[in-house]
Amino acid sequence: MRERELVLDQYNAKVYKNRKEHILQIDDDTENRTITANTRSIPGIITNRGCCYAGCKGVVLGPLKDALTLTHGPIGCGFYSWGTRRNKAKTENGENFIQYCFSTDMQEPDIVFGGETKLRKAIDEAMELFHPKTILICSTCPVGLIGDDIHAVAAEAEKKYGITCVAFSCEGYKGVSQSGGHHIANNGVMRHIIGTGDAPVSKKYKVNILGEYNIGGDGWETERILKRIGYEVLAVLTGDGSVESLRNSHQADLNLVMCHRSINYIAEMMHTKYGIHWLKVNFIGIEATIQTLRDMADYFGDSELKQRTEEVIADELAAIAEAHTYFRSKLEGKTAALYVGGSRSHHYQALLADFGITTVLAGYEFAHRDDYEGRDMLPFIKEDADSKNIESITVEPDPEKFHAFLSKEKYEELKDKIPLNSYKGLIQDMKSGSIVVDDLNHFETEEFLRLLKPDIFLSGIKDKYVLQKANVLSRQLHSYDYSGPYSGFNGAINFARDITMGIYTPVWKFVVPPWKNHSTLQATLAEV
Ligand code: CFM
Ligand code: HCA
Repeated sequence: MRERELVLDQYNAKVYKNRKEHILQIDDDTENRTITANTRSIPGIITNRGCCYAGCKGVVLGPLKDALTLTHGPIGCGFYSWGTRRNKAKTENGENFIQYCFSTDMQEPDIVFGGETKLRKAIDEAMELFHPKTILICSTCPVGLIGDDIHAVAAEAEKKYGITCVAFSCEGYKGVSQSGGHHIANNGVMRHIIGTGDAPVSKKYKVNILGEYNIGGDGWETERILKRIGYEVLAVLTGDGSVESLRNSHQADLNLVMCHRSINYIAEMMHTKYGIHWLKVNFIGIEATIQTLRDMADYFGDSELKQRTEEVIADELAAIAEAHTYFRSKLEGKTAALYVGGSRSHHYQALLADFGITTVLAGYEFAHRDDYEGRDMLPFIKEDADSKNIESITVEPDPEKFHAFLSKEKYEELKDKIPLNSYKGLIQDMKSGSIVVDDLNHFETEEFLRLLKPDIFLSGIKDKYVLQKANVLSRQLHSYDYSGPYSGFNGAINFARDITMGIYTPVWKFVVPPWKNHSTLQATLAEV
């Protein structure tokens, strides 16, 4: 039996029926590579997924430094999403509220009698103490259940204080994961913020970077490279980003989409509303960065820009050549498993490959089928959107409608101009025999560890202890532990250094957990 079946076979019939759709072992049949995704987790199973509030407040809105983001709910949600995601932000001219945690701290009486009064008071207090120009209100579960009208309170606050105040009904229970929250945040930002500014912009190659959250400083490293070439970055959504820059972002020539999952809705809506094309990019990995820079230069088609791009690539490569060779000699032949949210498991395969590391398992917490299969990711070609309504809706990708946004003829005409990367999903890049798992649970983590024996498992805080207890090297790919940046040329070397340190310091292999020698209860009694 193959590894996939060895794991699935241990489930009862009902769980088997569900999970078999979410686990794929890649074979040579390239035609038949589909997977079920973006569906409910099985109740009781230990999933790593988060909630709608996490996707909206934690991921998309949280990094906007000049917005005061107010969590309306009991204190736990605000507290646990306070400062855990390493989205770095520098204070420039405007405000920077990134270090703060603002919450209405709802109590029982607010749940019984309604929390709107408390929300109004919290806004008054925030205005008095911090004078923000923008307040973003994010709901947690109880708010939706009791029916507080946060949108009405936001509208009142706008009138009373002359500020921008936007409410997001991102109650945690909505949808099946963080993904619904991304969508809600995208719609609110598009409707209330993007395009509301008119600051003059001059330079020739103006881009926005969408889906770059500046974890460990990734966005700064990417921007450094782009600026060297001659691009002007108007706005980053939303790492080290600001409401002020978003207001003017509609003046860009091209949107670069780094994380497709959390922000593809804005890319599409900006295309429909402002005609800005978008390009799927990947600044994680040396080869991937080079490919992305060339795709960008091709998009603009200017020979000077192309030449400058090649000069910068050559210069950056020369600067890391020695380190690249050294770390490759240390890492070549190792194997890795990757399990992250909705885009990194694809991006990081490119970086691992730069150092000769093979990915044997990859999966996503909340990706949709297009992130895995890539079918409907045809960039900057939604030529004739039927609807000018820019409120985005989720369309489940349908393999039959691969060319949904275009006529077949138009597709044939354009297809050579579409960079290959742009419509590839995770599956297309995976080697025969490797495993793809959607919504990997802790049981499956343990089983695949035993069967595949990867040298490194790159994932998050919720499962890293499972890995360490199994004596496997774990690095957090959400937060980069305390390290970074991992993007671009310098970032690739930082990443390789961290992985090399881990592999050549195999401390977990020397740890004997107490329960291996005696039962923990006896050990405790003996100490007493
Ligand atoms: Fe996009 Fe992200 Fe990711 Fe994501 Fe996330 Fe994140 Fe992630 Mo954690 S936006 S989908 S919701 S790349 S917070 S910066 S690391 S799960 S793979
Ligand atoms: C989230 C945020 C998270 C969690 C990280 C982790 C992040 O999904 O709510 O599980 O290790 O990157 O901070 O994905």
